[in-house]
Amino acid sequence: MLVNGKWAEKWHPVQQSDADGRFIRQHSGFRDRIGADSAKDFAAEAGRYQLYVAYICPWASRTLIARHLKGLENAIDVCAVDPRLGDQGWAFTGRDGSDLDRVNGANYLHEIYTLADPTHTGRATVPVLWDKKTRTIVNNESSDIVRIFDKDFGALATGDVDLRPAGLEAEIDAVNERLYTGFNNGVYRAGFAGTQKAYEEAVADVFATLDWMEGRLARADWLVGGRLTETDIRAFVTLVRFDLAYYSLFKCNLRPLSAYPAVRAYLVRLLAIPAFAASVRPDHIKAGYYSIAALNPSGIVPVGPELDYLEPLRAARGDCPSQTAA
Ligand SMILES: N[C@@H](CCC(=O)N[C@@H](CS)C(=O)NCC(=O)O)C(=O)O
Repeated sequence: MLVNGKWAEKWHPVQQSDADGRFIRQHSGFRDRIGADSAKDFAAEAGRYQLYVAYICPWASRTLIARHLKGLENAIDVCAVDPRLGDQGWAFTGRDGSDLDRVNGANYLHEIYTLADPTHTGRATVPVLWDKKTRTIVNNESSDIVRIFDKDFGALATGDVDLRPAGLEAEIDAVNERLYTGFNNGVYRAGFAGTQKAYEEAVADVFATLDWMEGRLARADWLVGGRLTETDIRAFVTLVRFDLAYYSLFKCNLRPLSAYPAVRAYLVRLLAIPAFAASVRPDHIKAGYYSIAALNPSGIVPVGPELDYLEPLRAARGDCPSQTAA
């Protein structure tokens, strides 16, 4: 992480733990908006912003899906880091379908943080929404960036979808909270637990949340309000990584997704939507998670699993086999 603008130690996945070994995620530090609500002059302009992402990362993938659903692909550039986490965290290498940083010429993502704030202290996480004009970070919190794309770009956003419709906010917030605690962050709490107790607590939460989702999705196609909302994006990014990484590496292995027919059918439905499919790179997901040396010192990437629900992606692209190590 960065301490006073200096990269202080080798990268390690565990951000903070409590006395019982429970993983604690850091809060995001840059929380501005675009347009009228922005504290600085971050106007909604095509070509002005660059979104830094990692295809392995569920939080960054939320923002990729929102960008695509809102038709903002031409207005906002994307720069994807190398999926493998090294001693200096995320890097720009141009390897395996990742990008070089053409806007700032950085080698590591932490340089983007120190460009924005030369004395920054904190972890250098993706996603990052970067303003090329004032050369700073607008926002590094995925839940905000999804809403920025949904609401702040006005006529530049041509996609015909409202991810947080009026009247559904309270239910969206309640379901989001449940998903975050038990599922999105629940899998990380399992994977990065420092004690048996913390791990077992987290795994129980993960599967209780899957049981709950199964009940809800057996009765409805979407999680909230009978329509696609930001909540479905949140569920999707963790579901699509579940069998590929969380089941094995994070030891969330009570059951695979195939034990949840309604959840699995929902995942297949979402994968049929181009904005969702385009955000999924199984090769990056496996290479990235299995590069976390603290969890997988050998660095060996498993060959499997073969997942039939990812076959349509493979057929469409021909470049991202679900069962081939990157
Ligand atoms: N709350 C943040 C979390 C972002 C986050 O933790 N991203 C991970 C990747 S999945 C990261 O960049 N980790 C690098 C690190 O912690 O050093 C968000 O939702 O945007």
